[in-house]
Amino acid sequence: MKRIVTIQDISCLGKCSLTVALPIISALGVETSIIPTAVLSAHTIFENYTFKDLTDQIEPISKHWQEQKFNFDAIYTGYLGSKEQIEIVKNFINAFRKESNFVFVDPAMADNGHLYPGFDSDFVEEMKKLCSKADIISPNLTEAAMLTGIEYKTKYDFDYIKRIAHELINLECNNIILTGIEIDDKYGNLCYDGKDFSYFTHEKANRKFHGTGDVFASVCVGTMAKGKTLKQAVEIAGDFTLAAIKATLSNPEARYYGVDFESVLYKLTNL
Ligand code: PXL
Repeated sequence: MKRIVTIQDISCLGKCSLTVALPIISALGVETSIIPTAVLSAHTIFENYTFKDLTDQIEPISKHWQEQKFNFDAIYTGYLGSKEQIEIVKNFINAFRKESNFVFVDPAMADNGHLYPGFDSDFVEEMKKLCSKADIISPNLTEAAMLTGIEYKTKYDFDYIKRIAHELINLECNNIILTGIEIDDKYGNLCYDGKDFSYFTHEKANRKFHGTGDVFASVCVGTMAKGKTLKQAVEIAGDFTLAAIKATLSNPEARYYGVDFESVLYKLTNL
């Protein structure tokens, strides 16, 4: 069985990060080891959340795993709580990356033109360095604009997207997935390997939900660990995320709680 490790927080309520990655990657038939970076009562879009930092646990866990000679088929990072954590995660990647595995960085830090609460421009600078260690990154357009210093736009054309993708390649990551792209009334996710662009479009979901980036990235990592190509993974992940959104549309409470991906998990179990 393939085994990946994912490094991100536990938000006890509000489906995102580990509570999304674990069930999704497990449903794909891939073992999911975890390093929890923090425990929050709920994700940071909810007011007055609690935050227990677990930064001091990452190095001891890593040391133990190195002593035990554990190996991973992929290293997947999501929401990280501080720039100090990013530094430690870079060391973890140096210790566990191999020719035969891949490093997937979802630079989860912003959406809709704004950084999430608690992050600042120094955090963005650190995140750039983490991205340069990745084989694949999966920013949304807000994150991509922040990582490249290019102005964030809500209306744009393909030239704008190309400019951003080229700048991301200059950050030294080999493969870029840009999520939530909308050009000429087409909606979807785009990938760029430094040579070719592929744009996987699907019908537009009429509502936005929190945590869909984590759903998307988890499907990408799990399917690629099972041997799918980047393009196949992006297509499967886009379709799955849309199915999860559709399954949630009748739930009026869901905007911040996350998508009801549980009801479509079965789509992943026979891939
Ligand atoms: O889905 C990204 C995410 C993950 N974890 C925490 C968050 C967010 C986005 O707001 O707050 C704690």
